[in-house]
Amino acid sequence: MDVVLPCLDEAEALPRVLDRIPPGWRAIVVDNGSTDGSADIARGLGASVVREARRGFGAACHAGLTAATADIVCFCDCDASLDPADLVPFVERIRAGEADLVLGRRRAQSLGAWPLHARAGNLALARLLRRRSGLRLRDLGPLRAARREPLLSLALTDRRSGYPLQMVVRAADAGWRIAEYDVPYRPRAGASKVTGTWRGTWQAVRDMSRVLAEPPVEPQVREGVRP
Ligand SMILES: Nc1nc2c(ncn2[C@@H]2O[C@H](COP(=O)(O)OP(=O)(O)OP(=O)(O)O)[C@@H](O)[C@H]2O)c(=O)[nH]1
Ligand SMILES: [Mg+2]
Repeated sequence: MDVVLPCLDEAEALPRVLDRIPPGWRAIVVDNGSTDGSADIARGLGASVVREARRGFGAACHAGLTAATADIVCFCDCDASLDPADLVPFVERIRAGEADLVLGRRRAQSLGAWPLHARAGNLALARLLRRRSGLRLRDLGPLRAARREPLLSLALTDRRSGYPLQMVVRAADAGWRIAEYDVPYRPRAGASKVTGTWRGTWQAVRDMSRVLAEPPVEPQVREGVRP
């Protein structure tokens, strides 16, 4: 298993996150231009480090997906808000052929873990997604797992905050079976970049609205690539 960890200045969180990678799995830390030594820390802790010059959550995730080689690829934020060890049952579901994409539904462990406006925004988004794709999800969390080749065949284009939503929308359009698992969500280590800032929240809303407005795209279905 490969776990893609998008990383922008997460020196404080990295040791905790990498310590929780399940044994035998590979951590791919995608350094998105950190200036706090994140890349060296990750390398020192045994992770594979990929550098992505283009800023953006989606750019980092996609660089990790491109660098991955394992059959199943997982994604996890690198800010210690989520536990990569929680990915184990996700992978089991996929291996068993019971789901094609498994998402973590975030359950806040404390009031500070998930600001109210972010929670409300996420719920609204899940409702819009239901209207758009008929999919009944309660969150659009960043902890997820799917097979690598089908993921690549979705040909995701968003490179900012719309990436995780575009993944779900296109997977739903392609008829994937999408499952949701409860996972604990803790306050991030270090300073908030998206949900705790107006600019980050505004950009996320814009990126996601754009994704929801896209007409359905035929995935580049190749023989043997569909899950
Ligand atoms: N925001 C942002 N995050 C990036 C970028 N590149 C990589 N990341 C990483 O993507 C993960 C998710 O970003 P976060 O900043 O935690 O976004 P969030 O969880 O929505 O909001 P906060 O935790 O409140 O900042 C983190 O591990 C970041 O370090 C980027 O260009 N922008
Ligand atoms: Mg975070």
